[in-house]
Amino acid sequence: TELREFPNQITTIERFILDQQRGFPDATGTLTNLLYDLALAAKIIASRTTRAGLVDILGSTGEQNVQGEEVQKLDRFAERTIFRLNDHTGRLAVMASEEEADIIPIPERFKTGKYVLLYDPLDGSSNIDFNVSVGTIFAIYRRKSQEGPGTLEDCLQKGRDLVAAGYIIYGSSTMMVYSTGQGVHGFTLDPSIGEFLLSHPNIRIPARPKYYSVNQGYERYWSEGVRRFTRWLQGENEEGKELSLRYIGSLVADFHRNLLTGGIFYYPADSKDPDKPHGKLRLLYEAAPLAFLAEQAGGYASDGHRPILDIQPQGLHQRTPLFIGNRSLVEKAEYFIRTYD
Ligand code: AHM
Ligand code: MG
Repeated sequence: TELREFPNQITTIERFILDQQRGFPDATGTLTNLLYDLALAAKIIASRTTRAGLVDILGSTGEQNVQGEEVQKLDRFAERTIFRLNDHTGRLAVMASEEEADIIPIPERFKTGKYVLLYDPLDGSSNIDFNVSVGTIFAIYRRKSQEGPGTLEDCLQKGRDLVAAGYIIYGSSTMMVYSTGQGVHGFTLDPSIGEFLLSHPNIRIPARPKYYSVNQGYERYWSEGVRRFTRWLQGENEEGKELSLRYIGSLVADFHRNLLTGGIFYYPADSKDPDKPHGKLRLLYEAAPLAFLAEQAGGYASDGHRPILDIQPQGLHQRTPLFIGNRSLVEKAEYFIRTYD
């Protein structure tokens, strides 16, 4: 679909997805419907997150997730919402979520379909209690197994093979941003009519970056390359020009801001926790889908050595260092790591 067809026009997400699919005569509409279902999940989760301070839903459930972190109740709600909207549609072979240790099979009483859905139901959930933006991240692959229940192998695919990916940000407004490999498009929820409207067609990362985003509190655990790269960002560079620092501590919000303004987010490998030598973020639920969006918007994502999208996952909850944003900055990070580490 030519985006020029949409100036000053009110375009709902439904209409936009449908129009994009029309370019593919073989499309069965399954992916279209899967994206609708995710938009619906987004609305349901948004209706809860915006009332989080009102309903008695805050606080820990007293359980821990597979990463050993406390599970907040709203995480659970988001997790179940996405599962329940997708378990019976016949579109998915299997799911996997950051909140579950193993793959999530489609219940036996329902048919399986050709896609695989991986998701982080509510990322940055430690921020919920303080009214800071949180997000949902999703990744869609084609199944590799032929039929029947989907398998672990169906979930362990390279980002390069993504069919679609996106996120929902629950911020001062709720937005859904996604790509099916034809650019990155953003939709803002109009809560009064309950529709996502096209607000950010064809997002491209601005060539001149503004911000760098990293948890600088952990600097002493970083490698020499990462420290030198950070000083380069702070103005020890050819132009003598520094970037401004912004760090929310909520990946979707940090990524979203940098996508619109230009910049780099990184969560490097560090020596803080011997159990997490590759940093904190997960390849399948966080790094790969955002890397897909970054590349679609003209940017790049790396683990410091190679493209995130080329990493073959070995496990569902594998962590990876992440450098993501403007290509020039991410390649600079690779250079410093290559040279000094
Ligand atoms: P979560 O998946 O447990 O919510 O943790 C992921 C979050 C990201 O949103 C964010 O980028 C990162 O943790 C912040 O970590 P830190 O507090 O170490 O800077
Ligand atoms: Mg997360």
